[in-house]
Order: sequence, then C-alpha cells, then structure tokens
Amino acid sequence: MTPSTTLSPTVAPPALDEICINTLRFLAVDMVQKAKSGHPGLPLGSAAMAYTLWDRFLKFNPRDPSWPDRDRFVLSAGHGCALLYALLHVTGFDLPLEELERFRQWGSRTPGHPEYGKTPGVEATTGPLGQGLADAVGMAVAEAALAARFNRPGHHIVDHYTYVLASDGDLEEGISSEAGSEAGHLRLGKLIVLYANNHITIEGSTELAFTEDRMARFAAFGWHVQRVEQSNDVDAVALALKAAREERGRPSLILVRTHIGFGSPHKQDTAAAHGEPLGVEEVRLTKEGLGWPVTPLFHIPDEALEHFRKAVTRGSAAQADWESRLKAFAKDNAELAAEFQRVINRQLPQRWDANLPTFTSGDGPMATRIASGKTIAVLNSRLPEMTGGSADLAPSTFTNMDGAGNFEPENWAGRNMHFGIREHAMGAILNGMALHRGVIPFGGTFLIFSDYMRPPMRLAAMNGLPVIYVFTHDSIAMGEDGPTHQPVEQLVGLRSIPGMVVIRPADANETVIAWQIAIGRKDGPVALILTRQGLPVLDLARYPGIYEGVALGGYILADSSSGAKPDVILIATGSEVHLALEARDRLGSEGVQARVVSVPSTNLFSLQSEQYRDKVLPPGIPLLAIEAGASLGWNSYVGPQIAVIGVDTYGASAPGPVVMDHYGFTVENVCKQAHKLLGSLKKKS
Ligand SMILES: Cc1ncc(C[n+]2csc(CCOP(=O)(O)OP(=O)(O)O)c2C)c(N)n1
Repeated sequence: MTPSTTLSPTVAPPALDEICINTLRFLAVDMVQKAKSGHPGLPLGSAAMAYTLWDRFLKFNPRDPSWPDRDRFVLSAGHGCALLYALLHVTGFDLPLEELERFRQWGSRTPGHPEYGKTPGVEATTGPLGQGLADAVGMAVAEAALAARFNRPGHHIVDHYTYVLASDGDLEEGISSEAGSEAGHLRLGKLIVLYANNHITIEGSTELAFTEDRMARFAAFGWHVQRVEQSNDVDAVALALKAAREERGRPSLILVRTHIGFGSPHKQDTAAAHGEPLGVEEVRLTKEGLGWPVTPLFHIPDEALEHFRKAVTRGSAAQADWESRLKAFAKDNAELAAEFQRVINRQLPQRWDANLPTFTSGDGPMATRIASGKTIAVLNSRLPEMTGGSADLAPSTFTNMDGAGNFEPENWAGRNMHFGIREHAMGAILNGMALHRGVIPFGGTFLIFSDYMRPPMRLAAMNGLPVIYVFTHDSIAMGEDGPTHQPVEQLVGLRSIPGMVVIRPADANETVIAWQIAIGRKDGPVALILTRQGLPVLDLARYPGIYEGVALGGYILADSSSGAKPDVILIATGSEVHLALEARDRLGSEGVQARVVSVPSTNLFSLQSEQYRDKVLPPGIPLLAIEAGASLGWNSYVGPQIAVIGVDTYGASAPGPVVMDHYGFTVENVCKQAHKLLGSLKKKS
C-alpha cells in the first residue's frame, strides 16, 4: 500500500484561473439566488477543483456529449448541480445562459438535481447521496470490460477515465463502502474520486456523526489515496489528479479540503451555506470579497468565456483523433470494429434469439429460476455483451454464465460479475454499466433482498436504463428460511415504480419469453421474478397463446370449457397460475365456468388497449385474483367484483408446500373463494 501523500497548499491561482473559477462560483450563486432555492455552498467550495479537472484533464467534447471514448464525470453530490450546469454552459454544451437563469423552473434543462437525459453532458442522475459514486464504479467496470474485449496491441479504442466529485454525504452513505470495497477489489485504476471534504453537512459539523479516518478507510479498500489541503490551489489539485491518473492498479480517492460557501463572510464553513440561497446582501458581500462585480448577474467575463470555450476545439480534436484511431482499428479488425459499434449502439445481433429453448411438459416440474439459467446459457452464447452476476447467490439464482469467465482484475474480459453481498452497490453498478453502454448488465439476488437495492432500481426506471434483475425465491413458497426470507410486499412495491417492468412467469416457457422481452427492452429496466420451487411446464399444444400472451402482459390461458361466457375469471401470476388451472377444472365439475388469465406482467398488461384488456377481463365478470404476495394492487386493478387470495401478513418458516397450504393457496380454497364470491354477488343482485 502506498502511504498517503500530502500535497501542500499556498500558491494563489494565476489570474486567469481565478477569473474562471469565480465565473463558475458566481454563476452558481446567481442561479440559486434567482431561483430562491438550491445549494450555493458546494459550488463555492468546489469550483476550483472542478475547474482544474475540467480545464486540465477531462476529455470531453461539448459538441458531441455522447462520444463513446469521452471521460465520464459524475457529480455524485447532485445537490451542487448549479456548479455542473455552470461548467456545461461555459465550456460550450448546448445549455444556453437562459437555462441557467431558469434554474429549477418548470420545463428548464437545469432541474433541481442533475437528471440524465434532460441536460446534455449530465452523465448520471444524482441527488440521492452515494448513488453517483457507485454508478461511477459501474462505468469504470464497463470501461474495463470493453477495453479488455476490444483493445488490441497498438489499438486502444477504449481508454478513458471515470471521475467523480463526491461530498461528505456521499461517503457517509453505506453504499460508498460497498461500491468502494468492490472497486478496490477489482482494482479499477481509471476511477478517480475527488472528495470535497468540507466538514459540513446539513445539521452542522461532520463532527456530529462522521469522524472516521476516510483516507484510511479507502486505503483499506485497496484505493490509492491522496490529500490536498487547499482546494483553491489548482496546481496541487492538478498534481494529485496527475498522480491518480498514473496509478493504474488502484482506484484513487483525492481528499480535498474544501470550504463550504467559500468567500461568503457570514456563511463560509457553516451549514447555512448548504441548502438555501446566500441572500442578496450576502451575495453582494461575497462578490465584493472575491473582487467580483456585484452586477450584472450571471456575469461571464470575455476572457473567461474565451478560455473555457477552448474546450470545444480541444474536445473536437480529441474526438477526431479517436475517430481516426477507430478507423485504423477497423482496417485491421473489421469484424471487431463492427461489433464495437453494435454494442455501443445497443443493437442486438441478427438471430440473437434463434436458439432459445422450448420446454415440454415432460421437462417439468422445473423451477422458473432453472429455466432462466438455461435461457441465460443460450443468450450468453449469442450476446457476448451480457455482463452480470449475483450478490453472492449465483448457485441459487442460476445467473452464472458458463464459460464466460470471471470479471476480475486479472481478467476484465470475464463476464461473470461477483458483486459480493452488496445488493445496494450492485444496483447502482448495474446502472453505471448501462449508462456507460456497451454491455447488457444484469444482477441477481433473492426477491426479498430487492429491498436492499430499491434506490438504484428507482433511478434505473426513472432514467430508462436497460438493466435486468433476476429475483428468485419469489414467494412464501420458498419455504424453510421463514418470514425474513419470504417476500410479500416486494412484488407490488416493484410494480409501483413508474417505468419498471416486472415479469413473473408461470412456467419455463413464459420464463424464456420474459428473458426475450428483457433483452429487447432498451428503454427501461425489467425485473424477472422467479420461483425456487419446481412448477409444471404448460403444454404448448394445449396452451398455444403463451408466446404472444406474455408480451401482452396478460392473456387468456384457458377459457371456460364450454366456450360460453365464464362465470368467474381466475387471474393469477407465476406459480399460482397452475393452481388456477386446477381450480378451473374442479369448478367446471361443480358447474361453475371459469376462465384462467395468466398475468406475468401487470405493467405490460396495463399498456395494452382497453379493447384488449376488456377482451381478456370483460367488465362485469367477477374476478378472483390469486398471487402469493400482498393483495394490495389487485383490488384497484380489477374493479369492485373481486376477491383476492393473497398474503397480507408475513410468511412462516416451514416447507414451502406447507406454508402455501396454510395461507390458502390450495385448489380447495380457490374453489371455495370462487363460490363465495359468486354467492355474495348473487345475494347483492
Ligand atoms: C440519500 C440521501 N439522503 C439525504 C439527502 C438529503 N441531503 C442533501 S445534501 C445532504 C448533506 C449534504 O452534506 P454534504 O454531502 O457534505 O454536502 P455539502 O455540505 O458539502 O454540500 C443531505 C443530507 C440526500 N440528498 N440523499
């Protein structure tokens, strides 16, 4: 382990640098003041180091923010986004000054926290502290994976850094330890974190709650750590960045002592500089103190703009250089170059799903997690960009890709990730991989532990990121591990995330189709919800609707036997579909005509036309929903004439079939509830 380096302060920045830094500071201050909301403190304190990075090191092209080999910059402390918007404007991104003037206003491209896809140059949505730092680990993973896959001697077409600006809050959040530990283990040497150590969070001094030695902590994770005592010392920051870039064997943390609200006579180094405007008078004093004109607001001196805008020429030249290198690479490696373009553009190869398995009833009973594993095995051979794994549960989630090797420091070409027992970081790392592009990220764990990774899942959905989750052990039927491991409210919880597609297939073939949908979805995440226990394989000759049906989210699996209008519709998902089928037969013999509707995805079903939904669930026919999960959602989903067999308490420790029995997931109970529903409706009419 290299001992920590201390780089000492003092030198005042040269005049032009100072003008540029103050430009950033006061653009941010004016934005916040005009919006009467936002965070001026971090921009004032961190402008100098951000400037140093952007001016001297960051490889980017404002005219083409999505150029694949650009460096990534993630502002993990998203509350300080006024600084990022100022940087984007002055360096020439498509973010006019009017957008800075409309900071945090309706319809502006300068929202209250950076939102991926809304502002050119914003690489990740940040704001929930810690997420950005962990996203960046995922970006560095993707960079390393693509470099290993595509670079050839003499041809380095993937070669960029991932930089993060993080705050105390980012490092306090547990996810920074999970992600930091993983990054150190993986020796992601091109990941560089600038840590704005200003000793202040919202409640006051970090002494209140955050006193460990952070450098020692990251050193223990296997990071290269440095300290810069004075963030306004651009040369010291530059020196540290240079050393960090040269350290290729370890990720780097540069702890930079910053001062929140730098320059504000009454608010510097206090929590008051954090989440509210400085106030008109304090803005005046701060500007005067730093030798800045009080008016005009949003002042950008010509020499500063001229200097910042050199980024356009610099960036265009860097991109042109890369493009010519890419051409040379393509000349020697035509197929590989085409493959690179394909994965970066998220295109799927021809016939990628040609050989997917088809299962017959003779293959059953088969757990859908096992069917998923068999599907992954085929997809893996067709889609070398699939990169993922599990949070230490691969033998249970069946997420391992045979023959794909482990993604590890000696073998970044390996595609099986070992996230360790770090679900939260896994979620964010998957996001970073998706944001970077070039890989299809997936991650698996037990459904119950999706709770540990919900924050990044929410961001994946918000940002339309193609991430695939493999959640197994999907109900109380998982059995003996008991209530701590038996998911109940997770299904409805995940379905409620706008933009998330949750698919809970009923058998092996529905699972294959679910995977097809997941791989095909390019504008949002998909959560596959899979059983631990074996399930019958539905006979395709008898149930031919499966293939189109799953894609529609819900479909008629088995209609009333007479073909007449059903008396009741049994609507079920996953493992409970089989129960519904058995109950349908029993009800038939009891004179009740039942239709079985399989709803692998309520999210996809709700997207279908009203006409289709009414065909599957004709209004006026009573519904009995059967799902081994919280009943919440089904009531509102299917209207008033409904009964639900669900789980509205915690599960229990016993063999799965016993638990299911006790909770009413039996043919007898389904029939009983159907009769009860019909009886009560008759009474009412
Ligand atoms: C997960 C999460 N919890 C809480 C918050 C609310 N919050 C915003 S900024 C902040 C603390 C800011 O302290 P620090 O990270 O040191 O930033 P600085 O004071 O340097 O601006 C908190 C608690 C958040 N954004 N994300």
